[in-house]
Amino acid sequence: MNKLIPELYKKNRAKLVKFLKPNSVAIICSATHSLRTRSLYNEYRQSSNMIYLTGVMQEETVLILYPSHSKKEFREVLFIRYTDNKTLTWEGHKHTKHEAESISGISNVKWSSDLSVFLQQVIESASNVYLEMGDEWPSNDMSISASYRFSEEIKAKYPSKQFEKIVPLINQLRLIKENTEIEIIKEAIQVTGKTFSEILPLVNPGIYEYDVEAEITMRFIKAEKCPHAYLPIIASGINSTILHYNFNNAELINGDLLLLDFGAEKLGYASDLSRTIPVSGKFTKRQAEVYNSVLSILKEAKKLMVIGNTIDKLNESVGLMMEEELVKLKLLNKSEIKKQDKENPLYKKYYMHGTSHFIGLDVHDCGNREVPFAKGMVLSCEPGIYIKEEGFGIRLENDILIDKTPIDLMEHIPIELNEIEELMKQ
Ligand SMILES: [Mn+2]
Repeated sequence: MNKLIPELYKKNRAKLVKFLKPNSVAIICSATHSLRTRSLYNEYRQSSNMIYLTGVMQEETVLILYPSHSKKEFREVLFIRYTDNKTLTWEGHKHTKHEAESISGISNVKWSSDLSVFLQQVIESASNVYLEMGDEWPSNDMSISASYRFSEEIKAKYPSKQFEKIVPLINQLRLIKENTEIEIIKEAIQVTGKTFSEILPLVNPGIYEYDVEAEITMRFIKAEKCPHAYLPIIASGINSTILHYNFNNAELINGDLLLLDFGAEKLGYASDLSRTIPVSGKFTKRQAEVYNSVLSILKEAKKLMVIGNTIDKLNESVGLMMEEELVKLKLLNKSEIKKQDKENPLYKKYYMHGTSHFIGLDVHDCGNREVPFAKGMVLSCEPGIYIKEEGFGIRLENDILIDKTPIDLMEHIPIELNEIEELMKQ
């Protein structure tokens, strides 16, 4: 796919400005470039909203939308960082105005040194000022959000203005993916799936979880430097019962399972895959039983990912399937289930997370559990069973596109028990 997709970002902006009240200006900021330790930075990740609206991945970028302004040059302006000699020496090339225009499709690009004068002009003439007021962050993380700090500054400087939240409007739009976005997600899935198939024969007793992580990361880097969409979970043995295990430093032991939860990111869009495989290349009888329970739930659950359903209702349905499977596996019995507290069902001992989340520019994308599924949404389907007393957990996860009937975007990635064992023999 052509890396320059200004048409997508133009369309996204056009959708957003339709939501704005008359005579409004909207201001969207890029993510903070956070320090790792003194004077040295973490790898930069653009804010998802900035990617959604411009595709510009560079720090210190500000987008201003003022669609009803009488002068065209005020309606859509992108401010980018100016590359002075010091920046060139230490960091190298930054976007030229022309490059930023080619990426975003915004013809009016200015240097960020001109921002404050411009801001004053537009804020004074607008009736409403739309800002990112930190709604995109859980409250404890607000301090790290540049857009939150920026919105606080603007509110303090212009106390008489009417301020509105822009994030809920963008979130609403981000739920439904355009075809171009679905194509990008498929590219991310392609990298993830190919990587999974290639590492299967490399898994053996005696290597370490980080050896597997290294094999995954190497393949992502070779795929045009795809970042991980989130910290990969490479969890063997009892570690596989820890839902967000990230240490990835234990030795793989013969007879144990290895739970892998990882995904490549392409142009900001995530993929999210989970598979659980036997370290030895062969499942024990008990592991195979539990594996097939999880797999059958995945297959049934994804059929329920249809237009109009919700994550809440899906969780309820999967809860019932889970009870049935846990009885078959002799982990629960029917009479206990009959007597259980409905608010705190017994299956939660073995399945303590939800079945699904939205996927997009954030791996846990915007959208809550009550949003009715609609064509163009992408969600995970990820049942699991975690049995601490038996020393293993199994999670299987595919990414599903909502359409007339659900489309499993990870259908082609090996998941059947025999298939996994066969590929591990090579
Ligand atoms: Mn997931």
